[in-house]
Amino acid sequence: MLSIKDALSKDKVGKKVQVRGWIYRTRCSGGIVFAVLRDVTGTIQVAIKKGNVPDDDFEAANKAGIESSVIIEGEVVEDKRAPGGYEIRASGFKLVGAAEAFPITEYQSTELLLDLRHLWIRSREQTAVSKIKASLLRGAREWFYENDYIEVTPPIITGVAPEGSTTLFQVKYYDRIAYLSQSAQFYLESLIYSLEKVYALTPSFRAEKSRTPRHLSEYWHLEMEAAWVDNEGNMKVQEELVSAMVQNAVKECETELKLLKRDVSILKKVQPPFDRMKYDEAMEFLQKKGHEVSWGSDLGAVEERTLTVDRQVPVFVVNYPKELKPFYMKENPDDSRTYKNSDLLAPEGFGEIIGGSERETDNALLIERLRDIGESMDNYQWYLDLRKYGSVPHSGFGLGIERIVTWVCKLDHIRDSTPYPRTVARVYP
Ligand code: NSS
Repeated sequence: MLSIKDALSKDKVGKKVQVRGWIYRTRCSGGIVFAVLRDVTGTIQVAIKKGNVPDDDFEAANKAGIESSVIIEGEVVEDKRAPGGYEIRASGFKLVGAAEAFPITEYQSTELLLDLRHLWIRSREQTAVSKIKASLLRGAREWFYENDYIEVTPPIITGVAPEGSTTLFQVKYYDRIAYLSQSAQFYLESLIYSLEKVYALTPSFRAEKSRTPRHLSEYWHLEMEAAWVDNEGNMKVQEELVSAMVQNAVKECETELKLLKRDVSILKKVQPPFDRMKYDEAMEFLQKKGHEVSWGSDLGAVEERTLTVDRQVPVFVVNYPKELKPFYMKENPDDSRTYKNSDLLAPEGFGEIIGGSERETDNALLIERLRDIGESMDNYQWYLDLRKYGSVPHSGFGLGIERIVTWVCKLDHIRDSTPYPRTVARVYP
């Protein structure tokens, strides 16, 4: 048995091969069934001629609809008319799983494609996105491995709300209430006192009630935390990591990026260092561009688009006003109205893919801020303990995997960056 990619080669011409996969397209003309077969590695045209295969098999081939799974035996021939330049002339055709009339045809509504997601994920576009996503993740894991980070496994059921109580999903946890994790950050912070440099890839959950093209209720979160690292060091990790991820996808997924019509020459420019822009400068820039913002305004999708639309490489926005960010960030000694933090915005209008900061180590400040936001101290005693036993300066960040996929694949909507998007409107299929 060969993969289609391996069958599609000059040295297989004239040889008998066996391939298997799913019928992607099929037509019958002049007693020959031309079926395009796909497997994970590619597509190849197969010609099944009456008389060259047993009559029953020819009938089966003639009747087999798209998405039927089949095994084909035959000779590879060069044929300029065939897509890809090669064709298999079948001497055997075995139907493994017949397909009913496939419910997805061309030009379907977005809603229907979401209802039929379990079938739509077989499409070439979705397959390409899945492969690119895997390649970005592989690039990340390799980078972390090469740079001596230790992968850890934080809990998903928690009692803390690093990113605020408004987007928490509650779960009934025996006779108590617990939450689905928004971020593994606090647990990663606790692990740096022994492991120093850690990372985790976990699902994160946000009850985002607004429908936007960049928010999911469930997403994959790649987070890192490191001892002895300040905010500048934290940004250095981010620019190196993101570049390594993107360059890995460029290296491994040229075909897939091309299929998505992604301009790879732009992605190749994603190399460190990335520009840094102070929040104040971002405000000035936005005002000049006609946005009605002033110091203290949050940056939403619209503002981030203006900041990044003419860029090809990500940019950091640093030192946000405290009231825009969570309680755990370190105060900026140069301007106490702001934090030592950064958001990393993807270029070409995409906007935030990472939020990161140096962490506050002063327990008095943390307690004050927790009180201000009305958090019960009971859930945070353990977190405050971390500052009591050998506290060290430390920093970390969280990267939204579906956000980076959306940018790298240049998708219109984040839901297409994941096989089963979870949004306020949808948990099926
Ligand atoms: O809320 S964040 O900005 N930051 C944190 O969760 C920190 N506690 C992470 C850390 O320092 N360990 O989220 C981080 C990233 C953000 O930049 C997005 O890329 C992504 O997580 N994110 C999302 N992606 C998809 N959908 C939603 N709703 C979403 N929310 C955040």
